[in-house]
Amino acid sequence: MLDKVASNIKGVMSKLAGAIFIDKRLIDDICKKLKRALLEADVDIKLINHLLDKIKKKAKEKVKGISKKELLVNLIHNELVRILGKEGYALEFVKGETNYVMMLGLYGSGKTTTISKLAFYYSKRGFKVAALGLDVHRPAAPEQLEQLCQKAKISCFIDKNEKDPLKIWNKFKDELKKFDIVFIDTAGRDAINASLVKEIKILYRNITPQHMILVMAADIGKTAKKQAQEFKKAGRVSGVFVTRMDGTAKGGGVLVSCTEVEAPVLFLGTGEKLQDIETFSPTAFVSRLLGMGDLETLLEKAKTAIEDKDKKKIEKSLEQGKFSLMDMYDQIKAMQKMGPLGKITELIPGLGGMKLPEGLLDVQESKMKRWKFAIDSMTKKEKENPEILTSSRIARISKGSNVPTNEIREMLKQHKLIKGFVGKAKDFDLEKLQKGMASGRGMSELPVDKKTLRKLAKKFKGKLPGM
Ligand SMILES: Nc1nc2c(ncn2[C@@H]2O[C@H](COP(=O)(O)OP(=O)(O)O)[C@@H](O)[C@H]2O)c(=O)[nH]1
Ligand SMILES: [Mg+2]
Repeated sequence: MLDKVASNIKGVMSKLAGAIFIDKRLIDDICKKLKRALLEADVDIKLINHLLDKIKKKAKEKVKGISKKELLVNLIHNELVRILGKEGYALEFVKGETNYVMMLGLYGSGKTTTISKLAFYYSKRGFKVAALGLDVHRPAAPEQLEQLCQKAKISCFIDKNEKDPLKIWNKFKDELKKFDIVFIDTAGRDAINASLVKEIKILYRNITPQHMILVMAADIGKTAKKQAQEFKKAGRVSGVFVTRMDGTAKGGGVLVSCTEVEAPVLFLGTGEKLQDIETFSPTAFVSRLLGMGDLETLLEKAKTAIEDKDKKKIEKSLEQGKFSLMDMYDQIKAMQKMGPLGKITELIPGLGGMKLPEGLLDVQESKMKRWKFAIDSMTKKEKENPEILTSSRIARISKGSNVPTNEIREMLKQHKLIKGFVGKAKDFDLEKLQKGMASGRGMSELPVDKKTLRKLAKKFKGKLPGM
């Protein structure tokens, strides 16, 4: 169902959830892709633009890091739910009397098939169900209904020779009183016209059904809006059954259109078989469309990857101007725990959303083990201030830990690089830096002194050691 659209939207959402930091470029990219996906789903451009405006506005709000992502993910979720309609619509049936449900729709929209699905659905839920064939226009319509009902084991009332639907109704109406629900098949047309509306009006007045359900195929897209408006002229429509959701990307257009004209979508048809029916809930639908379960896990994982205890510890040592080899080790370990999320540096204390050079924290696990051996061979003082390590001490540590000296030096170099970064990151406003760079104003407005920035920029330009 809307498979391609769903996977495109999911892609956009995980990009948002997994982004290192939220900047204008990311938001623009996300909006562009979201727009493309929704256009493909045949959602009205006005609605799309409205949604994108809201996202852009929200993105400008001053909320940092992970909470901003949550905010945006929730915003997109809620807005999509809103354009897909209100929650809680369902067909209600009166107990102790016969409930008539009249199906409306153009030729080929799926009325007859849908009757068998609904009849099957409600018979499985304990209702005594029957079908009545009042489609007198299509020659083979009664037979089709009969066959489908046989498959679903549903009582079926048809008259293959009668051409007046009211006469058929009058013929069977007493017999139908022993059922809880009677689904009534009606005739369609190629396009909605006055004769169709008139025919339905007459049936509506005579039968006074508890419900009328409009059946529309998903591939008609946003033209559903007009169709629903026209059909509503024939009588009170309880809701819409959207068929063929399995075969098109345009289903979004139908769903949104129905909300716009206040014709709630009740069910989706997702195939030709009896069982291919789903109840429609905007929230559940959007959650599935966005891969909400995955997104929540992603956000949750990002939050819990670093335990508060460790976070506080590292933050404290950073505050005191310290960043020991063990701190670095712990950080890299924490990032490895996050897997591909390791790139979310804003979660790492001290890095606060700094854009680190690609791969700075990607250290192979086997190498991490050797680093740990080397660190374990150091004195406490050396671990805290590795700058004091002399060549002869490095050689000793290499012997003691069985880690080659070049790997120890590489680790020390990496530590120095990250420490330089971390030390400056605490009061570093990334957005300001990017704005400054983009506007060509340079870095004069930054809380970091120019010399340090130049040094950092130089350091990170080339390929970093150990990657
Ligand atoms: N793939 C798919 N086909 C459907 C679905 N619902 C109906 N159809 C097919 O659409 C065609 C027209 O259905 P039918 O019930 O005869 O439409 P009617 O003219 O409105 O009564 C048939 O071939 C059905 O099998 C659906 O949810 N998915
Ligand atoms: Mg039919």
